[in-house]
Amino acid sequence: MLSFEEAKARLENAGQSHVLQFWAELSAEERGKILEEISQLQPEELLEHCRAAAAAASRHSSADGRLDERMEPVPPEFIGSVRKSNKETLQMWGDEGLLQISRGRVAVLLLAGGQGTRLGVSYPKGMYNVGLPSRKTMYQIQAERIQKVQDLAKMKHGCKCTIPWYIMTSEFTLGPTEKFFKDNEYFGLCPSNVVMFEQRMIPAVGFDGKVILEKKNKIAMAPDGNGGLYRALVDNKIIEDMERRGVEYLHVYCVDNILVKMADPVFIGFCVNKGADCGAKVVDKAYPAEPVGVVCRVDGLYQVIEYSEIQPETSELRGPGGELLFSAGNICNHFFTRGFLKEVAEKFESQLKQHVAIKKVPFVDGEGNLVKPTKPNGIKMEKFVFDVFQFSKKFVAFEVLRKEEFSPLKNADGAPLDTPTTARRSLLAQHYRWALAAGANFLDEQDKPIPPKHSMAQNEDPPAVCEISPLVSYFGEGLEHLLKQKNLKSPFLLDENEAKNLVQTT
Ligand code: UD2
Repeated sequence: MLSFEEAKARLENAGQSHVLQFWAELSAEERGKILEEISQLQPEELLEHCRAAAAAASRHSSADGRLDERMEPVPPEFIGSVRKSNKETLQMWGDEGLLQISRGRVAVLLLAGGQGTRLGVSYPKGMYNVGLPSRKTMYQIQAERIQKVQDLAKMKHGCKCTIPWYIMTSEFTLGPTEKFFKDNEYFGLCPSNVVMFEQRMIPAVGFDGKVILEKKNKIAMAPDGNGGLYRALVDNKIIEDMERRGVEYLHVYCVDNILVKMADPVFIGFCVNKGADCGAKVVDKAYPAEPVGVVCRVDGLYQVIEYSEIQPETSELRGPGGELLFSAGNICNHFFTRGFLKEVAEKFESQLKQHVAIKKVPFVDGEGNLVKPTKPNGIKMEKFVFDVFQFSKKFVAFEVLRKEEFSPLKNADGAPLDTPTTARRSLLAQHYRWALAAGANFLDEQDKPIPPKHSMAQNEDPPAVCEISPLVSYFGEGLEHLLKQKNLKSPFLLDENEAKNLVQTT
């Protein structure tokens, strides 16, 4: 750790002397904390970061750097599609994916360093329980999907296999995530196959180019965006770990989509079959202002234009049939080969764009009083995970069905969209559809039949409550022999025990 003199010199060189303005008032412990924080900031990087943030903020509101004029949709031939492919083709891709999984070549990588500000909870989003009958959290659902897809690959190819689970956390999420996994015995996974690592934090900067103090002895820091992944991979030697385990293909995804298909064999198989080094799952955008990025091309290179950076007029552009021109909505589910990740992390990381967010950042004033600003006062810089698409030699997009694969948890209940209620509803609607397709009938509390409903609006609850554990079924497979012509009383929870009971009564 740095001494006071060294820290002072380092800050002076970066034009940030104000960070130690309260030194005389600090206790020994508080002094230790701020010195520790300063020790982690490299002087040249800090100087450059503060300069870049102030410069980016002044450009932020101007039209410079907007890409709207140069955007073009992804040509249809570069988009694989679940909707437009026949059963045999989907089966072929799924088989390819399971083969790769059975050979131990597939891992999943979760981006879980975000603060979940919009959801408004103080713990990591993965620990959230949306109120399913089973009370399972997002992490448990994901862990069980990993187990199930490992089992499916084993059943098909007769060899036990592992899908390592890499989890990128941040200073905010590492401690509680580790504890949660330990307390829950890694949800049945082997702890050595769950690899948590931490992304970097960077200071929030005021419009004057000075880092913001959130306490007398603490700089306001935030994770460096989900594109901080590439630095974190190098910092934590994760690519070497992948190499040691023989992992060739990565499915990278974000924490909050309750329908996420971990290591989806169809997506993996499609990307491998096309020889892609980089791929993105997309859904048809629901409405122009939907908060998802748009996968498109800019000057011939693949790119995502984030929802916060596209002009409303561009989002609203329509094609000849009235469809949205930029309709390929990014759902933060990406495919990368290990080779591509390595190349990006080692060669291109420094070229990734710094995205600017102007935010209200609480700060201490000159007297040391905490101020909660009413207007934005700070600049946060973030890198985005998808900004590496431009370096791909063979990029593919894969369009999946929203109702099967995308229902994100972004906002607290009370908001119109993307809440615990909508996430729970999407999952239960999916499981109800699976049960109906398997031939089940539902009864109400008085044992009266509940008439089946084969199509439901997005915001409609299914007429019966049915939850199916991922340990029983991954994408609706294997249910017929359990549920055909069975009368199930709503609410119905099909977990492994219930599945055994059903087998015995068949
Ligand atoms: C993300 C996508 C957006 C769209 C949407 C779909 C990015 C940059 N944007 O937007 O295009 O696909 O998801 O739901 O991918 N995270 C970190 N470290 C950070 C910041 C975020 O790991 O420093 C993680 C976060 O925990 C989450 C994921 O990245 O799992 C996405 O972050 P978000 O929820 O802030 O992204 P959002 O909804 O703005």
